[in-house]
Amino acid sequence: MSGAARRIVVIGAPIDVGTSEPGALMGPAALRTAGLIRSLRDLGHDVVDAGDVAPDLAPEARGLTAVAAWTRDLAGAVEAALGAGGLPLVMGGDHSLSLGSVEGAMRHCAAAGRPLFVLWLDAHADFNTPETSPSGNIHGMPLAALCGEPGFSGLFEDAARASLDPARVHLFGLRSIDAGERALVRARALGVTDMRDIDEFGVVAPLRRILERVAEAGGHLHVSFDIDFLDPAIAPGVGTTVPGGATFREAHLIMEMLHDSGLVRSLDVVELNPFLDERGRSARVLVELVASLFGRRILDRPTPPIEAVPGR
Ligand code: B3U
Ligand code: MN
Ligand code: MN
Repeated sequence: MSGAARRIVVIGAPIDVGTSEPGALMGPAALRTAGLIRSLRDLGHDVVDAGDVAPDLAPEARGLTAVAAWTRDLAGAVEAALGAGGLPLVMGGDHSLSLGSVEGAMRHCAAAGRPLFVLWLDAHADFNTPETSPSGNIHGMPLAALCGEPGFSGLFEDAARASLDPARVHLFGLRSIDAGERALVRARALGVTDMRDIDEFGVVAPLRRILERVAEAGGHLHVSFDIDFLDPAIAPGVGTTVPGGATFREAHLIMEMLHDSGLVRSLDVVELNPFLDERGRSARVLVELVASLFGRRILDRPTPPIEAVPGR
């Protein structure tokens, strides 16, 4: 992606059945209103707005039944976008949409013989199962389901699907985890850069290590960006705010590094809740950050190697 124009397929996923806080289904409309499509076109990309996915669902459908329909339709849309050489950008919608987007990326990668890596920018681990979850909300469970934990039967069309490899999942920005999911995250050996790590080491060193690993493996990097990764002071429009999140500058730098790596091949932007936002602030911040991930920069230069940092 570095420097080059991409075909970006924007897919709306107005889903909020995975959360108990209504409003995330307005996320795609708010991101369009905040200028997401225009800002990507201004960067020279070929942007297709594929509209919103609308699974055929009874209005009263809830829980795993409803999420299974979204998963099926989103996985199909993401797999098709990747198959046509596009970069799918799925905008939510609550984080259960990643069941579909990651599943679609997994199918594409399996066919292409390319390992899939997932970078999960989030305050939470989203590794609960129906058994460990204190809330029962499915947006706190997508990674566990994708990685093949029990309790999700009927969720995926293909019951015999290969699971996502937890060793290729990296949680970044973690600062809220439930007891049961903490045990699972440890047992399954997910990569973790929590806020304590970020406070001690900054974002650059841990992210460089992740990107080097993906590059060495010739991998596909899927980035799943939960807006609660950001500090609520800059992005209040989210159902589950957790204090102590990433600053605008940290997030911006992460986006610039992701762009410069050229490794990102699919992206989710999730959990924006416009009903809880303050005059569109959070939607605007997200549009700014996504623009950085797709190449907007202050000066026309890539991230300098560490030896070249002025003053060293
Ligand atoms: N871990 C809690 C809280 C939560 C997870 N993801 C979000 N909130 N957005 C749960 O409900 O599973
Ligand atoms: Mn999440
Ligand atoms: Mn979260």
